[in-house]
Amino acid sequence: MTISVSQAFSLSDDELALLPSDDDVEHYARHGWYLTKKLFTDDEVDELVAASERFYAGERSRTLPIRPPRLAYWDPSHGDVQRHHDYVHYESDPIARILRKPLIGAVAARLAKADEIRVFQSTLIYKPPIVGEPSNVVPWHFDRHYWSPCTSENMLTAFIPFHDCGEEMGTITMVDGSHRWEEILRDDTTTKHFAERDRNDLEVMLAENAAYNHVEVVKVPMVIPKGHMSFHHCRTYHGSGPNRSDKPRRAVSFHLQDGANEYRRFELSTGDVVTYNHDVLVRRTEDGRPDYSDPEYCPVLWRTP
Ligand SMILES: O=C(O)CCC(=O)C(=O)O
Ligand SMILES: [Fe+2]
Repeated sequence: MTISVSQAFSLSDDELALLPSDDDVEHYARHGWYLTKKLFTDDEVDELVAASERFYAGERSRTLPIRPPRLAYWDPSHGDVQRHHDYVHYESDPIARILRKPLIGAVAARLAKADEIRVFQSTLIYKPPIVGEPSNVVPWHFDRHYWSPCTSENMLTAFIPFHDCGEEMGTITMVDGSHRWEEILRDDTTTKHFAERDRNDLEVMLAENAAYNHVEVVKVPMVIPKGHMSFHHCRTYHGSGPNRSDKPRRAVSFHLQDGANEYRRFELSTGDVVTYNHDVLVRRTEDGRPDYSDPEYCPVLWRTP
């Protein structure tokens, strides 16, 4: 058992060469994003495409025991809009097997300067190749806003496309250095998911936050070759545009937590307590809080030996 655990969290020499260098870690700290080397083989990426097609056709390894209140979960009856499926690491073993490659967690651990990395969430994403499809546009937001019941300020996301992904496909675009901005206009609405909010409001919010910080908004589209991925800090503003190519843009957004992250009670000004979907799924800690280290939903991806 000990042997398999230590093997699970070890890297080959080839993999060690794919970790971010000290300069890369410094770049991430300064800019709030990082483009990785080639972490997945072409075969692994092709398997993600095949497994996601089987998922869209209805294949599940298991399904969530209950439907959480704000689950993103596309159904064919929704038609040709952007598809999101939360908890894909839970529902699809073939996809999870690839996403849980220790190298991905090891890269995240270097960037977050953490000894342990656990899965927080994973969303399977599909942008249909329809230029004018409004749901394909992802308005400016940062992920920390959805994670107010988390204690960590250090969480991060890997955006993993299943093919070369550039501007034409509406790749993820980072607002450079925005994770270091001081935030104004923090109100109860920021905890709402971007899909529930007005797009123009979010464009204005970005501009006002930049002005407050005396900086220009510098948008950096992540041009991501097949097998590579981008990482962004949980306070880095990001969004993405339409898919103007003739192929679907396929990806997983792989949200990760550092080992220290825990549930905290977070109240809005109304006194309402903000919940995350996990809160109705995961086991409880000894003191009765949702346990964000429940291995069923939040498995350990990497532990530095
Ligand atoms: O699909 C996109 O372009 C953005 C995804 C996103 O918001 C994220 O990875 O956190
Ligand atoms: Fe996001």
